[in-house]
Amino acid sequence: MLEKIKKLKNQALKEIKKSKVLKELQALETKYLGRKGELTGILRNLKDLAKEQKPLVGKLANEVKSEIEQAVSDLKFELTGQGKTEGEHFLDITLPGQKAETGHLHPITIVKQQLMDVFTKMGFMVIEGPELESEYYNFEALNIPATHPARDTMDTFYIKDKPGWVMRTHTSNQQVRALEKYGAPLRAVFPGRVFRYEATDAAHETTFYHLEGLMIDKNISIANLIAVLRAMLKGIFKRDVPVRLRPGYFPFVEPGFEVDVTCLLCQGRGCPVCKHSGWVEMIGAGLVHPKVLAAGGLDPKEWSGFAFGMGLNRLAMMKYGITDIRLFLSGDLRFLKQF
Ligand code: FA5
Repeated sequence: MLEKIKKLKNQALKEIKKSKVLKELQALETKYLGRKGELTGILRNLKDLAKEQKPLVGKLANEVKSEIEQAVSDLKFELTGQGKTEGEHFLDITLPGQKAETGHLHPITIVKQQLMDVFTKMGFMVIEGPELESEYYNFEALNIPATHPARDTMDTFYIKDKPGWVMRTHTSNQQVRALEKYGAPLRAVFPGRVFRYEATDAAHETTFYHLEGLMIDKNISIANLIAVLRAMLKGIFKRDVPVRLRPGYFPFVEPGFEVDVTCLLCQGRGCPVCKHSGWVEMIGAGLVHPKVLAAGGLDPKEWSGFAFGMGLNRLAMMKYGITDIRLFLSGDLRFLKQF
């Protein structure tokens, strides 16, 4: 019996040494140490041996069992890099690393940063402002008094516990704030999130992003506005994209325009985003109204300026060929991972 156990040990150790993959090693472990294994059988049947044999066989069988266990555990450690003793770490620098998944910028942020680049190069400063805003800066300072019908054109989230405050409907809320703080001359852009209580569709969201531009100086004209808008669009699209100016009414500019960009999703042929018109309304703009200049503490006879407010989501849609504005806030990783 003792001979048999020694032979078993040699065979087991030889086979274990030869195994190259974990699966093979696990099979050997079961073969020699498993419930139906030969060694387990010998130990289980110790009780049937002669009295003088029992301690000798028992001792050797247990020693061999420990030796095989050790050999298995050592090789397992080598093959997997795990499990020798608790807390001990194995670092195999030859193994390929596990790639950590890195985050990346949201498409709106990418477009915003590119715009900041274009504008800072033109000497504009970047100012961020509050999303929760007083009705004064969001409306009244912009020549939209409480009773003015223009209030109805912006479906607003009013704050129940804070009368007189709203979630800003546009970044134009920054115009008078900036004039009060910096005076004139002024070149500034205000990027930010805005909110409107309205039905959503492929081109409308309740929460979206604006980029506002404000330039105040002496003798500012529509030509200056158009030149800056052109430079901005070229900076984003890297080419000239067809735009059209339509007269548009905003109480805080005079004259006012809506600036449409050719729908780059359908190349102007017509689709749900452009409501089959071939044009996407992207920017509201105009020359700053004298009442707004006055609200900002400037003399309208001395100073003039232009302002515009652009929908960043729609710009990103045109740039990246995104056909539904609701994807931006969907949190859908299949969408986000494309950027
Ligand atoms: C305004 O918000 C004005 N403050 C813009 C302005 C600024 C005019 C300065 C004159 C001077 P309007 O509501 O049109 O205007 O919004 C501006 C742009 O935001 C639109 O052209 C469009 O691109 C985008 N936009 C408007 N509503 C939504 C919406 N619900 N979802 C997504 N984008 C929108």
